Amino acid sequence: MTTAHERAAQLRAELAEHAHRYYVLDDPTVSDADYDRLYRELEAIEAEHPELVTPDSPTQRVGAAPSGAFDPVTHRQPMQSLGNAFSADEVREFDARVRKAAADPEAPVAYAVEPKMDGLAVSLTYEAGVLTRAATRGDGATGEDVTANIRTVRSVPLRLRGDDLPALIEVRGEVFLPLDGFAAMNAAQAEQGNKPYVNPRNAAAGSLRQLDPNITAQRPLAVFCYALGAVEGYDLPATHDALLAQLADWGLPVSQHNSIAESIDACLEHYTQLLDSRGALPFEIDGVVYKVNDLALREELGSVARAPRWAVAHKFPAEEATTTIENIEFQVGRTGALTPVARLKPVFVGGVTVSNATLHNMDEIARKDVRVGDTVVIRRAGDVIPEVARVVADKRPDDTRLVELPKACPVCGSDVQRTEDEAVARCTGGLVCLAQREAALRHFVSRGAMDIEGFGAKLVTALIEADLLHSPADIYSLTADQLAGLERMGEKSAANLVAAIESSKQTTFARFIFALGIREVGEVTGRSLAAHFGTLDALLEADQEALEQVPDVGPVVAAHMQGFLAEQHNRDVIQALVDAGVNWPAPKAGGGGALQGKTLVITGTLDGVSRDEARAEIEAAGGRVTSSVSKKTDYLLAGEAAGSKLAKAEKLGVEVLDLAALRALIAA
Ligand code: 9MJ
Repeated sequence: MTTAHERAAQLRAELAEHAHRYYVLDDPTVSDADYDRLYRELEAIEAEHPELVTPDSPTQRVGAAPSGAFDPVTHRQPMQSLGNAFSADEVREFDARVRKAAADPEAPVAYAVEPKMDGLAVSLTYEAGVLTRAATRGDGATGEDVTANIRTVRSVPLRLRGDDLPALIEVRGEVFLPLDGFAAMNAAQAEQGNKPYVNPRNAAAGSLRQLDPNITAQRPLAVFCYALGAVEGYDLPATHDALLAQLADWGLPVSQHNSIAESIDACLEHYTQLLDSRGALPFEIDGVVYKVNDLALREELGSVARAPRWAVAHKFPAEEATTTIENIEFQVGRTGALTPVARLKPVFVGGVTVSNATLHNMDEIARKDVRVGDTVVIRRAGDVIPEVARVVADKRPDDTRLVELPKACPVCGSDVQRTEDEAVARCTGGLVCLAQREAALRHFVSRGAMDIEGFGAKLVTALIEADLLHSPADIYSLTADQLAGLERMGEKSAANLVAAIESSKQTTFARFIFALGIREVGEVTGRSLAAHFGTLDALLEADQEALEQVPDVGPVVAAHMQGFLAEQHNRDVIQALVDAGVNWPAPKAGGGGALQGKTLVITGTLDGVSRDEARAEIEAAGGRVTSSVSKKTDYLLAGEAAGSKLAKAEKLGVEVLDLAALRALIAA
């Protein structure tokens, strides 16, 4: 008879094999339905025997609690970046430097050639074959802990394949969004009336830096591995291609487009080929990387600053096209910033038709001397929105028109101000300005803020146009009848929305602060302010000095807070929201709260409360919730089916609480 323990191990191995075939080799041998059946069988065993859950179980990819912030991670070996070359000459100079260090400077050097992924570098730490940590590059020395998010990326193995695995290995690679996944994400954005992501890189970065890993899990991120950091208990092979073959054998995703060139000339041929065929690749690349293949020669070469001397990134030229400027208009953002935008005669650049290009700010317009009527070169570099690169001077007609910074906001007519030390000019209209109001309302209902499900950008616009929405507080007096009266809104959707609006009233202080849309006050600052002040009254009374006492709040953020709170109409909106019933758990009496200064981690399924609710209780008592257990963790709040975090807490001697024990502690 197979025991539950044996069956679970068998299922884990089978599922890992199928996932590898599906996500890494792109060569599945079972149907999705068969995979799901095995997965559900494992889930059922684990539900009945929580002690059998292992950190590398495929069921453990999702379900980690949202974290308050990403903890810093010090890389065992720094994560290097690459030096760039922009021409064949620069590439040959690189090769000449490499050959000088070789035994025979006349002999050609062999290079590994890799497409340069335009994503985010990550470091994956495997200890005895198990993924224990994933971190972003950060400044190269210290990155951010994104383990819970990376665990949701299906092509990243939670456990390496094979026996005789290294005691420890840091695998470096790039997280990116394949183009089909990017298109799907933007289709979903459009459906919800949200702004599209400008490019796959931004979308990948946004997906990886989600505080809630359950959101990352829904994003089709992929990874290619291409280098190593620290290694313990593993002898490196002689060459880079052998190393990549080893990574692939361990089940790690490695690009199929890598190859070996026997000389720098051969590298340049690969470059031309990849430049020509980049449009046919399923992901975006912004150049080609050449790496000395012989690892012993690499040792000889060493590194300069933060980049190895044995590798170079040969960048593709930014894509450019020429067109004319038909007009220059100013767009107003949420914080009132006026951005000059060139309206163009539509032109095809880098695979898309472009009819608008940013001019960034007035200084840029002056520096480039851009005028309406000019013929200009539009540049679309893989990772940025199209911009006006330069004017074609000899095509300037006589009747060009200079643009000036408007004195009044083009949307609301309020004064436009530009401070000495800022390149941006801003509309002073605040929420009087329709553009700012619309953006502020979109922000207010958004996910990290009041999180009103189904309340998209299009609805915000429609409600403003219908004169039903002026300030955030109006949201809470909308009726199902009013909503159902809007175009393309059925009665059922209207009823759902009213319910979503109602349930959003129950929030957290941190979300509420963030939702107000104060300049420079993001989700993290919102949490810091909430934890520090505890109550709305305390926050409303805070002066500059008190605000600067808050961790992460400097003079600039404090000044923005002050500026916001100094406006009576902002205070009126806050009062109206509270009057409408927006509320959050009160902190414990007596200031500090029982968990003041304590760091907690939540794991497993809690009885009767969601993790967000548990987090709110902890934060209301002054505690902080982070995503991973470390020596600095004070308590682990563990529910049903707690897995790796529980094991780690026990190993580190971190006190483990259940919900009742936590509440007893808070009440004490
Ligand atoms: C990218 N971005 O595709 C490296 N990279 O190697 C490849 N980056 C790299 N290699 C060492 N293919 C440091 C960075």
